[in-house]
Amino acid sequence: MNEQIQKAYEMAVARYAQMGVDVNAALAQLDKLPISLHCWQADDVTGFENPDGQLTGGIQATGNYPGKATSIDQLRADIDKAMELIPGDHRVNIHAFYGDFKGQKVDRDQIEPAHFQSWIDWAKEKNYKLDFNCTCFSHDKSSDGLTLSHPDAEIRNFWIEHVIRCRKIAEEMGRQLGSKCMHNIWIPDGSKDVTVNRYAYRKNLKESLDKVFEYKTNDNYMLDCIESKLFGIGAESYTVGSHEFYMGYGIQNNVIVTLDGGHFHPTEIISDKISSLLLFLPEVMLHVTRGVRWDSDHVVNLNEEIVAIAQEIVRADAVDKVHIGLDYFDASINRIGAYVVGVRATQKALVQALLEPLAKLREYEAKGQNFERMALLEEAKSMPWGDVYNFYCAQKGVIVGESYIADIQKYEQEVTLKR
Ligand code: RNT
Ligand code: ZN
Repeated sequence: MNEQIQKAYEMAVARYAQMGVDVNAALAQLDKLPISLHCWQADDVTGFENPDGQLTGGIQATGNYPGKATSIDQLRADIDKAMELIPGDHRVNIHAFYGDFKGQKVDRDQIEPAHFQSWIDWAKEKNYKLDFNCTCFSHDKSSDGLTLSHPDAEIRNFWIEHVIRCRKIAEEMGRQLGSKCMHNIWIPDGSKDVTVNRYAYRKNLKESLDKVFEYKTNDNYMLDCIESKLFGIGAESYTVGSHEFYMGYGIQNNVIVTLDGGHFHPTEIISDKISSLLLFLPEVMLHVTRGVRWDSDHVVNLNEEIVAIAQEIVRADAVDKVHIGLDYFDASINRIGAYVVGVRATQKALVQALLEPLAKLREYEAKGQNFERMALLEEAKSMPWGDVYNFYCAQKGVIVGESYIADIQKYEQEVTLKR
């Protein structure tokens, strides 16, 4: 290992020890924290059902940066490249419309585990674990913006069938890979303008979910999650699956709730929701993203909220209970770079949180020493956590610091720009 990195690490270890923090223990914990890389960043949420497929459902990937993945092999190669630049063992989060359909038209109510076997084989070979999502958008049966909450029972049944099939696929992924697959249900249902039927659509959604969950899956192989949203593009006035809806449904039926950082009012944060949910549900799923004004899906950067999320996970002693997935799509910059920036930012937040002098902070708080608590929190911010993260990268054989920019540029020249 580079001597400078090693030395800086040793100095950081000594400095943290003065603060009562065990750096090695923190790194051992970080190493057990997988992040789920969303496959849809590599191709702007296009999927492989139809190369000209239009992204619908109130979500949008803006930009036309060259080199997007247009085949399953390209997409996997790009994820492999991103993984090479990220320390630790991670997961890949696949959407149902990324099946390996081999040029055949397979409708959503027809998909089967077989269409995802090549994903499972790839994951096995690369030592990734998989997560999964039903795809209830970009389809002609969702063209009026409604799926599981649709007034037409035939359309609802189509989507119920799709989601049940996806749950079976997730179960198979988890079984074969020996790791619980998190299956996330997000639907776009909502309306652009005022509806006089808020109750009716929500009642439909509740009944559809009841049917979806009638099929019992093996909890050792997969867990379901339900994701709320405040509004979508073109669905500004009403979203059927609101936070209250899914929080109620999740708690009543013991289904994990997904908190997406970009799905709330602009000043509302998800970090403060984690501890509440964990008191009523065994686990929480996160979609880590960076909301910017109306866009919920900018690349994660190391900002205050991502640090607060990481702190809440550690402070609530919930490292084993909170699943971290990324969810953003930026088509305006190098897409592989977008993965690496987002994962590294998330890991840097986790490192900071794991290196917090928590015992001392709790002691101050218990004694009502609130100035002392504040001062120590402030000092912790400028501790040499960056040296610890650099060491972790080096230890894992991953490029340290900004040198990965050149590596991504090289891949761009050699691979993505030639597409
Ligand atoms: C949409 C949700 C959802 C999607 C993915 C593609 O607002 O965040 O999680 O981003 O399913
Ligand atoms: Zn999301």
